[in-house]
Amino acid sequence: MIIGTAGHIDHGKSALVQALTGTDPDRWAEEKARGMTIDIGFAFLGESIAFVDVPGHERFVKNMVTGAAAIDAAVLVVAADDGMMPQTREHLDILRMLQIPVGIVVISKIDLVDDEWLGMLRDELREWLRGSFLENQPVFAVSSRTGEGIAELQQYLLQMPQSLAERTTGDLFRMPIDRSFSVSGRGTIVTGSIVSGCVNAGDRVEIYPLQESVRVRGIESNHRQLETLGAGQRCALNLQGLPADAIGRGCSVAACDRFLVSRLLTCYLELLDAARMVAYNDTVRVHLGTGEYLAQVRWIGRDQLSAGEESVAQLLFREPVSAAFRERLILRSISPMHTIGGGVVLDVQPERLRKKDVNRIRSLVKMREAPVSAWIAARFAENRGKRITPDSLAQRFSLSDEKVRGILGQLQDDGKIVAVAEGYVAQTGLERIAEQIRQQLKAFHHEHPILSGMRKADLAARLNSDTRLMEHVLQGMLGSQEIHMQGGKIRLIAFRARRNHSDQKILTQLETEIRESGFTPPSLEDLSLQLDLDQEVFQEYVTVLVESKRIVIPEKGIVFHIDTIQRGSEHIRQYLGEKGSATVSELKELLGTSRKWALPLLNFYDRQGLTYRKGDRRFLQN
Ligand SMILES: Nc1nc2c(ncn2[C@@H]2O[C@H](COP(=O)(O)OP(=O)(O)OP(=O)(O)O)[C@@H](O)[C@H]2O)c(=O)[nH]1
Ligand SMILES: [Mg+2]
Repeated sequence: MIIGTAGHIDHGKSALVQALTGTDPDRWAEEKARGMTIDIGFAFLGESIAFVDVPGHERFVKNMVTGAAAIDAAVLVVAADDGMMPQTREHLDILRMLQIPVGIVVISKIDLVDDEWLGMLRDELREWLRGSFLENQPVFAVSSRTGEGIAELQQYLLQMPQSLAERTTGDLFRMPIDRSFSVSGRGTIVTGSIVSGCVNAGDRVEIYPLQESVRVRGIESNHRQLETLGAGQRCALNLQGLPADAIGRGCSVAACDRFLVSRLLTCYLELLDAARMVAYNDTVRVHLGTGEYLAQVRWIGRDQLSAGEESVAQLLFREPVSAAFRERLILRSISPMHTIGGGVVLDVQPERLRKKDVNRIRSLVKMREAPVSAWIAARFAENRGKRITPDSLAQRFSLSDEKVRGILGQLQDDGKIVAVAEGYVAQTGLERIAEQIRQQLKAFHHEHPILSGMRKADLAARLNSDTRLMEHVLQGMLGSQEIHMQGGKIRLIAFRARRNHSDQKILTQLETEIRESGFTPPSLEDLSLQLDLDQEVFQEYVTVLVESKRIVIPEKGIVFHIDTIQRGSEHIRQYLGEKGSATVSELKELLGTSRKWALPLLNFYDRQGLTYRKGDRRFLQN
């Protein structure tokens, strides 16, 4: 478990950590010289607790947020002689908006006040904490100087880990990086608090948002080398594959290919009661993980947000960031630099929403506290005709493959989704595609009553779903005998091509024309002119004859009757049977035609398996 300090400058946070752990968390010479914490510091209590000590100075709130972003519990320190001060309030706001689940209050420096004063402060504190997440939490009174109350506090903290609820964060490994440096002989070291999942020595992991893959050479925590380490631990990783100076605060190290990088995030934001109004397109400072960024706020459904209000917004960052689903964030104003609000990331891969997209956000607002399985079910419902892969869900909701599989399995058992190819699709989506296919076929039959069915490719072009889904639905419709499929043509089972008397007459005329012209047939174009038919209609008659195997089109525009083809193959078989081989000229003579028809015809016979070509001669295939 990671415990973070919080509280106003000089209220005794670092002294308290030292009294509890024996370690001075102020690491830097400058900190020691000025008696002030500047950056986050660390210390350990026993095996199970790591402290992240943060600065109280108003100029270093940024570092306070960096430290607080990944803690499991907070200790809000209030100096007995000073009482609540500006950063006591600001830090409490930050802890609340980061939704730190557990916290306690420590009144420090009690050696400087008398009991009466202390009693008054306790009453004041109780009043002030009413309604906050610390309201019903214990208040300890200690002196780091005399040691009074320290042992009790220590005892309380040591038993706290067991009482902590199981972490609600995902199970993918992720650690926002708060330090990166290189150690000679070992290379790049990054440190941070693991917020979810666990890491093993030898793992391949990825640095975000750089999207560089690196290998974990070694893991260290509290000066011990470990093989594996998980959420709620301070962690130092020795990485291979990237120099330390390429990595900094704002980067995170996490499971490969599972987090997305984007300049746009859809969030649910709230403004503090004391904050100034934030207008559409205003730029704010956003603290996300250990990073601090500038972003424009695009409210959805409103022009501005006033103090104390909350709303969905899209944050457009100046640079790409990598966030996790449901990651908390803090908003600060640019100048003066004040904490003005916070929020939660709801979509790490959003489309750009328009200000007026109120409908779209209604579901987001409704869903924001819902379990992730409900989010996944909603995604299927929203993308009814689309196949969704487990990988894309893992990325969108920052989940491990196992967790995604579990949720998908449940939805499948409930009959809500169906597995198709490597993805899944909403059951209702399949029904909708089936309905579209029915409509398309019906319309096709109506428009082309003489054709035996619709080509699959034409059907695919008219549906806006991918072909794997269409194929899946078609198979189902075949199984239920709703459609019939033959030679790549699909028809509704009840449909029969209808040819009336005049159709039949034209077909006969066309066929006769082609048959009688033998090896020197007119082109399709000439035939259509001759019959004086609309191109599209003419094409349908041709298709009918091709499908009923009356004519053959060996090459675009050229057509032979099946009897001619048959006759030609008999002549050639006999001729080559005697001669062994023949040139195009000989065969052209044999069939009584010219090159224009002979070449397509001979190529057709090659494809049919009658003949083959070698050099300029043709031979019989066996
Ligand atoms: N008398 C007394 N002085 C204390 C106690 N705890 C801390 N101090 C003194 O208060 C001053 C500030 O203590 P720190 O622990 O550095 O305060 P901090 O909250 O860490 O300050 P920042 O990190 O700068 O925000 C130091 O001079 C400490 O010696 C205490 O219990 N009693
Ligand atoms: Mg300090």
